[in-house]
Amino acid sequence: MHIDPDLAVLDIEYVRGQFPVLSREIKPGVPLIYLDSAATSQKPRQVIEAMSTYYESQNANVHRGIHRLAEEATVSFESAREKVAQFIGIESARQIIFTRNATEAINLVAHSWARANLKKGDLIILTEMEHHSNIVPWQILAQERGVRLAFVSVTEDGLLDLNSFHDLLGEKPRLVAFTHMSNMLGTVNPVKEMTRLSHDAGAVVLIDGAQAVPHLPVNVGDIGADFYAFSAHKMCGPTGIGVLYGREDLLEEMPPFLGGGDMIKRVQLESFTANDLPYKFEAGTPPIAEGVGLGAAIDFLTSIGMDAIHQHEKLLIGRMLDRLEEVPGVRVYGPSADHKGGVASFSFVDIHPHDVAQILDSHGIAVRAGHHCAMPIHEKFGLPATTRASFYLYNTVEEVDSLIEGLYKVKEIFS
Ligand code: 7TS
Repeated sequence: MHIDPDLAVLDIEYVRGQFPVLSREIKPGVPLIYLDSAATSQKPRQVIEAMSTYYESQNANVHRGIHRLAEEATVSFESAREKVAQFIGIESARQIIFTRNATEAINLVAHSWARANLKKGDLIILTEMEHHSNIVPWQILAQERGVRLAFVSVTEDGLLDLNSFHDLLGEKPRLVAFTHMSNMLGTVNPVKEMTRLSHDAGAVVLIDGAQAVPHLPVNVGDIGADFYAFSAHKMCGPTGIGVLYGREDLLEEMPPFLGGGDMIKRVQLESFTANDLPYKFEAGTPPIAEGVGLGAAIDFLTSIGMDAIHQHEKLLIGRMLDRLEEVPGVRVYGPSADHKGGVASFSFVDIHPHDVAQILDSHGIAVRAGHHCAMPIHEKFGLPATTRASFYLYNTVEEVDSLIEGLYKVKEIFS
């Protein structure tokens, strides 16, 4: 099957041509079909080249040297911060803090904001569809401080149960933290409405945007969240750098996260004065080349267009869900394509998800099997594990069809 050119929303040949790894064969004559972008995305040559150019011609530490290279490295790194702010609809780059990844961004809030602001008995609302990164930091806090955790339930269709959300808001939570898009169900949550309702209930809002920023046009300013976290490596950028957006007044009031160089203005033997935002939260040498790579990733995604990327993935997930229906014995989790990003988790009644992934791998098809760091939602559906295919801008309708053919081969082997 070929993409109907009337439906195609991006120039897939051009896009694929930018990703060197996509020309790889897994074994002779078996091309790579990469359907694991929810774990990490592939990297376009623009990102790889920006990072090697940085190392070849500009490498220096930032914010401290007055020599030419140090100045250039600082400008390159700080311009990435400006690009991030612009990409997510935030005016001031002072509100963009670089972390190691989304996980560290959430931990920063749990460590600095929550420890300074929450006390025993205070309520934090999470949801049952969270990644472990947005559960465990709060569990640690609950163990340490005696704050209470409550979870918005998920319906059989994989949507948040908004009645349960309303009920919990009635208990006056101090913090509401939820994912923008689930990495297991693919559900895209109504984050703007949820933020408004949480604010009306007097809560601070943290959104885990790890699966959303790479795939949807996201305007954090418009959503109105107080904190928003994501990782570069899922959006065509490198590993080792993530982002925390924070509301300026909250960030100003929060104590530092880690201590060391760069996060201070002045240090005496007995005390220190914290640096201005955003450096107050960035102790030690930051991920400089990674920042440059993230800036290049944003330029690349912007040149393709986030709307086009989103539409393309809608096309792929629509095709995938339609075709999965044909395969006997398969159950798919999560909502219909209308409420879903490019993620499909599924299981066969009688075949282990790891076996499915292994057979697909022998046909060059890379999918993930397991609990995808979202054990509670698997447990909710009575599952130890699922097989998950996840899409990005470089995937094609033909690849979706190859996956379906692969599933028929799996069935053959196990019948
Ligand atoms: N939040 C969500 C919704 C995620 O999907 C992930 C990573 C994270 C947070 C954590 O991101 P990190 O960059 O800090 O690790 N999700 C996955 C996944 O689905 N498979 O591998 C990683």
